[in-house]
Amino acid sequence: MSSKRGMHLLVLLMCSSLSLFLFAACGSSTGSTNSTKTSVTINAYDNYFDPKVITVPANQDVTVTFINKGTNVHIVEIKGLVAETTLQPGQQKTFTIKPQNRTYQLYDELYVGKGMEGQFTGTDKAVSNITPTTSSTDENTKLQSAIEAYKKYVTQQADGLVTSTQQFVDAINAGDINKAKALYGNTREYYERIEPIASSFGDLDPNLDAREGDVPDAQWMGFHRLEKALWIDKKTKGLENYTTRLISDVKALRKNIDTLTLKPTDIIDGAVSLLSEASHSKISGEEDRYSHTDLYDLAANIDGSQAAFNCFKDYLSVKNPGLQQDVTTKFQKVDDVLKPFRTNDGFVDYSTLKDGDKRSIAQGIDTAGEALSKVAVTFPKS
Ligand SMILES: [Cu+2]
Repeated sequence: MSSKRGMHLLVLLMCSSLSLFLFAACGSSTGSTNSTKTSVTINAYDNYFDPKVITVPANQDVTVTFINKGTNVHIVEIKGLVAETTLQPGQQKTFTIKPQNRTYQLYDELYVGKGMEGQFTGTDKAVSNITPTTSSTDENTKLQSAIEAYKKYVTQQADGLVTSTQQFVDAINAGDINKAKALYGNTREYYERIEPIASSFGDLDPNLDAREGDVPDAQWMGFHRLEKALWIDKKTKGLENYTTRLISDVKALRKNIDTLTLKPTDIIDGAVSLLSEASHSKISGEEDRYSHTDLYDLAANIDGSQAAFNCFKDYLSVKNPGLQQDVTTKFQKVDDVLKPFRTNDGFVDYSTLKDGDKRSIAQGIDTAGEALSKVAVTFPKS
C-alpha cells in the first residue's frame, strides 16, 4: 500500500487541441493523437472509470491524466504501466508511459471489488500481424508451472508473515518495546515480498499497510499505526485493538491465498508496478517514516519481484533467452547496489543514506523494472 501523494504531480495544461477525445459508445475511448503525442484522460467517479476501455498506439509515449471527479479518495493503477496513485477528490495527476502491444488492467485499489476496473490497450497493428499469437502446448505448460511456483512462494511468505506477526504482536502485548521495534522490519519483509499481488487482497492491503493519511484516521490501523505508537508515542499500552486486528488480518490473508487464482500478467505486471512504486515514491522514505526501516521494505519488494520473475525463467529460456538473461543481470545489479547498506541482521537506518545513495538505488530498481516490463508482452494473448 502506498500513496504517491505529492509526487509526480505534473499538471497537464488542458489545451483544447490535446484534450479532444473521440468517445465511442459504451465508455470506450481512443486517445487523441496529434503529430507527436497521444494523450488520454481517465476520469475516476464514485465508483467507476470513464472511459473504462481505452486504446492507444503501442510503443510510443502516451500521456495519461487521471482526474478524481468523485467525492471519494481513489487509488488508481494501470497494472504494469502506472503504479498505484492516490487521488484526493478534485486532484489530477499525469503520467507519460509507453505501453506495449497488449492489454493492461486499469483498476481502483479501493473499489475494484465493486467493479471499478477497465482495460488499457496498446496496439500496433503492423506488429501484431507478424507476431505469432498462438502458443505451443509446451509454452502453456511452462506458464502453468510458473504460476504454481509463484503461488508456492506466496504461500511460504504468508506462512512466515503469520508466524512473525504473532511474535511482533506478542512483544507489544508483553510491553517489550525494544523487542517489538527490533522485530518490526523483519516482520514486514514477508508482506512486502508478496506486494506484487497485494491488490488481490482487497481491503486487507490498506488494513495492513496503509500509511497515516492514506485513509481517514478512524480507519487507520495495521503495521504503520503500530510503528507510530512504538517510535513516536513510545508506548505499547492500549494497542490491543490494533494488535488483535493485525493478527486476524494476516491470518485472513494467508487463508485467501489458498483460493487465489492468478494469471501470468497479474504476477509480472504487479511486480513491474511495485518496482516503479519503490523507485519513485518509496525511495523518499515515506513508507516507514517513523522507524526508518525503509530498506527492509525496498529490499523485500525487489526480492519478491525477482522471485516472481524467477518463476518464469524456464518459460523465457525458450521464448526469449536474451530477455531472460537481461532481466537476471539487472536484478543482480540491484542486489549489488543494496549490499553496502546491509548489516548482520538487516539494514542501516534509512535516514543515514545520502541523496546519491538513494538515487543509485532508485536507478537500479528502475533498470530492473524496465527490463521486467518486457516480459508480459511475450505471453500468449488470452
Ligand atoms: Cu507496503
